[in-house]
This record gives sequence, structure tokens and C-alpha cells, in this order.
Amino acid sequence: MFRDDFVWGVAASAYQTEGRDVNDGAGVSIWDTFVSKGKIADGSNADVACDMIHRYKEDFAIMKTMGVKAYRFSISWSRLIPDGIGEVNEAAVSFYRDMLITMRENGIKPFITLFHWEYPQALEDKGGWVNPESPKWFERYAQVVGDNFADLCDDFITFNEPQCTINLGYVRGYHAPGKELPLKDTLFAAHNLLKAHGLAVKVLRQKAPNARIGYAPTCGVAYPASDAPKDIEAAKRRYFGFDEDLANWGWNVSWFLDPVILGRYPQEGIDLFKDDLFEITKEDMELINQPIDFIGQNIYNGYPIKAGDNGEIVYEKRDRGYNQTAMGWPITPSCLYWGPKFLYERYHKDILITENGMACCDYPAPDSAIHDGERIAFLDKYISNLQKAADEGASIMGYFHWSYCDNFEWTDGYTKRFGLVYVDYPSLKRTIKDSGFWFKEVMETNGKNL
Ligand code: NCW
Repeated sequence: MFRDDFVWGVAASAYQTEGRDVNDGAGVSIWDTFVSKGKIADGSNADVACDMIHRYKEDFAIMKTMGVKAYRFSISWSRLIPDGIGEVNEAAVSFYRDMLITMRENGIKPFITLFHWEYPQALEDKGGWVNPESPKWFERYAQVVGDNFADLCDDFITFNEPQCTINLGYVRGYHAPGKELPLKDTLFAAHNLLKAHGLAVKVLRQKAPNARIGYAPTCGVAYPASDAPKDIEAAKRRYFGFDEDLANWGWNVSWFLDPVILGRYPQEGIDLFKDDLFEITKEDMELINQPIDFIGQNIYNGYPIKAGDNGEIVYEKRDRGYNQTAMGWPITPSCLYWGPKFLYERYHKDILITENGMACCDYPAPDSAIHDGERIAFLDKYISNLQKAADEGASIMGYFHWSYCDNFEWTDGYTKRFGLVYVDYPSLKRTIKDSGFWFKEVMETNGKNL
């Protein structure tokens, strides 16, 4: 059973939904630059996206119809502070304040994410997260967020999927800003990001003393191939451990969570990276280790692990023809059982599922409805697994579905649909999918209909 105060919600991010307005005064973000270089699968950009900048009132009315009680969204840093550190854009302040007010009028609890990837280009030009000043830049941004929105919001999340910022943005170059930096620089960038998290938590504690504050990393979940204790132990070791391929270091769980919750980097990583590490000071670790209220986790899939004859970690082959989402992500419902369970065992903190969901090939049927039974089947299995983790004692605080509506899926443009609400991009008309009606019942019954 989910607890009585379980948070049920839907999530989205600024860049993926808002779009632009000629009068909005926004600055340029690294994603604006990246899309202008033709890096998007369908050649699109996010200039319109879901046009939430003009349609948020309609969207909150739709959410109300769907029985949504909480909305996790992000503030665009480069919209709020166009060059990242200078003058505050009052048009953005008014916009986000009105958004927060409208949400509350519709009985929807806001969860603000400070950073969901669209970093100000002006700061990237100074080196971005590799610049030692970068934590301070984020601190200032957090101050502006606190000063302007803390009276309207009780829940904050500092970073969304920091692993993607570092790994996709700086190691692989698949995401903005499209860099492929040496290990030494990417480790330092991650350290600066973690310091920025610590500074933001401190600032938000001052500005919003009663708020709950969390942080939302991600990772594929290593889950045991069987219930044998040795497989469970091997999966756990892999989940918090490191991939032998150093280029995958940025997907790691413990490197991004141990410092925040336990105040230290994992020894396995320190040993692995010894030739490329910067000096790790006690002061930095204390800063990163600010008390937080919950661990947010974006969980989409996992991979099976078993123990070899000598207990070593063995990657189990997936079944031939295993199910995948339209992203090509494997469908592995038990990741929503094992992930939260492992995390709770290691960190003893409330776990908030900040994202989960699937991309489907949705289309309007002849009756104009969107019959996304595949998504319902996916969610039914995934959320039931989460419930099992809660029943067995993991403290699960809530679940946000990704996403509220179809939106701009980064390098996949508009080709991938994650929403509970269908967006017809030419007309921008919204239609609640079958899954949206189904999820309404899940929220209303606190998961008792699963
Ligand atoms: S990781 C990822 N997503 C989706 C996105 O819409 C959301 O903003 C993110 O928080 C859903 O959840 C997260 N999308 C990026 C996928 C890139 C995968 C590239 C792998 C290359 C090896």
C-alpha cells in the first residue's frame, strides 16, 4: 500500500514544453544553440514545443480534469536570468509566478526543478561546469528562484539527471553543449555540479525554511536475474559500482549520490579515477553533503545481473525479442522494485520517483481517441512493482509520471511521445489519452486499483 500522503503527479520540463514568445526576454540556452546546428532527428526546434508559454492555463485545467495533484516542472535559467548571472528578467518572474498561482488555484501542488538541462549559453561560453566559478553562478540562480517563488512553492529539486548533463553533454557530445572532454575535465565538471547542488540547498533553506528539497539523478537499475541471494547481492554491487568502460562513468549511481547523502565519494571510483582526480577537500564534501529531504529518481529500465561461480558480476542476456519502448528502452517493470529498494537500503531516505513512463507510437484512432493500451500495461506493471517495494518497507514518497503531455524529446525532436496527453503539433490541440483516464483512477484510489 502507498502511504496516505503519497504524492501523485505528472512531470515536464521548461525547454521541452514552453516554447518562446517574442516578448519573453529570454536569453539563449545551450539547447537553443545545439538545435540550431541541425542536431535534432526531425530537424525541428523547441521554439513552439507545446506552446505552454501561452497555454498553461488550459494545461492546468486539463490536469485538474485528470485529477492531477502535483506537477513537477522546471524553470528555465536562461529565461529567468538571460546571461545566467546578471539582470533578472521580470517578464519571466511574472510568467512563473502566474503559473504557480494558477496551479495552486487548480489544487495542483508545484514541484520546481531548478535545472533540467538548458544551461545559459553565456555561461557555457565561459567553460560551463568545468569553470571553478560555476557553483557560484548556480547559487545566484537559486537565490533568484528562492526570492521570487518560495512563497508559492513548498517543494524543490535542484538537478534533473545530472548524469545526462555530464555524460551526454560533456563526455559523449550527444546532448548540448555537444562536447567530448577528457575524463579529468568531466570529473571536475561533475564535482562543480555537486557543489552547485550543495550551495543551492543552503540558499533554498534560507529562503524557504519549510520547503522539502531533493535532487533527482537517474540510472538504469541493475536487477537480479533470480531471487537467489547471491544474484541479489551481485546486482546490488553492480548497481552502486562502476562499469569497466570508463566512458560510461557518468551513468554511475554512487558517484552522484554518495557525496550528497553520505558525504564522500565511493572508494571504488576514487581508485578507478586516481590519475584524473582533482583534490577533494573536506570543505567541498561538507558543502555537497547538505541534508536533503528526499532522493528523487528517474527510473525507466534496468538490466539483469547474476552472480558467477565465484560471485563475480555477470550480465545476463535479455530474452530474444524482449519488449522495448519507442525509445528502444527495454521494458523491465522490476526496476521499479529493485531500484527504490536498493536505494533505500543504502541511503535510508525517502524516495520520490521523479520520472517514469514510456514513449509509444501514439496516434488518434478513427474515434479520435488515443488508445494507448501499451502504456497502461507498462504503467500497471511498473507501479505495482513500486508498490511491492513500499509494502516491503522502502519509504516511497511519491510518483511522477513522465510526461504530462507529449513534448520536444531533445535530440529526438517530436518523434517520441511520452505524454498522458496527446499533442497534435500542427494545431497544438490536447487530447487526454486512455492512459490519462486510467492514471486518474490510480491517483484517486492511491494505487488500490492496480
Ligand atoms: S534521459 C531522457 N529522458 C527523457 C526526457 O524527456 C526527460 O527530459 C529526461 O529527464 C525521459 O526522461 C529523461 N532522454 C534522453 C535520452 C537520451 C538517451 C541517449 C542514450 C545514448 C547512449
